[in-house]
Amino acid sequence: MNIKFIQFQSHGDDRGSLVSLEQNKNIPFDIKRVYYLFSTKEDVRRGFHAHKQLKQLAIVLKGSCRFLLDDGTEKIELLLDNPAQGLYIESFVWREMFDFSKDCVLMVLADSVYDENDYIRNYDEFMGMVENDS
Ligand code: T46
Repeated sequence: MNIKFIQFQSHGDDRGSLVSLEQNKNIPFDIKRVYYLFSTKEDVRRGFHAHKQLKQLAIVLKGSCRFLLDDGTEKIELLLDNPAQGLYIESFVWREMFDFSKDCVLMVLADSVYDENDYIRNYDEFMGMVENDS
């Protein structure tokens, strides 16, 4: 599956911790957009789409949430609960986010500006596209 965890260097001392994110260094693309989810309801599930082109990196800055990731062949569930770790998700990966803790702040860095035409929001359409590609 076209996903991976990226471990960031955490600069810690007796004052606390600091993580630095730099495009094309520890972030594997030019950062064109940053958005974040917060005040998410605990029993809510979001996402339910894949992207045709977009590459993204998700970091839970506070709290935790889970991702279901599906490339049409394999499905995996991952827990994000570490602000020093990023989840890199390439295109054609169906994602659902759930189990948000009350305090969850999920930040996402993206390699492109927002474009609704890049979304595949219908699962059957997504499966058709990945099956035709293999
Ligand atoms: C993704 C997951 C992890 C904008 O206007 N600009 C933006 O940059 C984004 C991301 C969203 N929006 C609008 C579009 C919708 O009216 O915000 C509303 C909520 O977006 P959406 O329902 O797509 O949110 P999620 O949580 O289902 O998905 C988001 C991203 O859209 C998506 O790319 O991979 O987070």
